[in-house]
Amino acid sequence: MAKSPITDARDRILTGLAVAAIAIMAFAPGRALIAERLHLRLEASAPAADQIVSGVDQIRLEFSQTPQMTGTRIRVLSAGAPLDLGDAIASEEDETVVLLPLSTELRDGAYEVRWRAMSQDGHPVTGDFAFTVETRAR
Ligand SMILES: [Cu+2]
Repeated sequence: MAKSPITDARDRILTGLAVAAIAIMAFAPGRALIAERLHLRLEASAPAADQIVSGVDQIRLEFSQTPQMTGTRIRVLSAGAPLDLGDAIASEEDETVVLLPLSTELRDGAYEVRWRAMSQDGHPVTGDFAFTVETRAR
């Protein structure tokens, strides 16, 4: 029995979709690697991860590229609760650095920094680390 023109066209579309899907899957790992390289990474921070500091007047994050400030934020949590510290700002000296100035001193204790930074390609990257304030630490 001959196929109707409609069935034939549908078969060709389905075959085309299957070929496209295979092609996308074949390229996906390479594309993911390229995207990974386009995204920023945290290069350094102050305080550093797991550091014990005697005092801190700002959180400083240095990235591998200049983050877009829209969509970039730094939060500091104490015992799981975010502190009300305002907005992160771009450093005037180094455009890859984002700062969160602390207007009030952090009391002794354990803190968690949760950051979110917007890569130049528009994809956000997130991370977190902990530090401890110990006034008598040297
Ligand atoms: Cu991306």
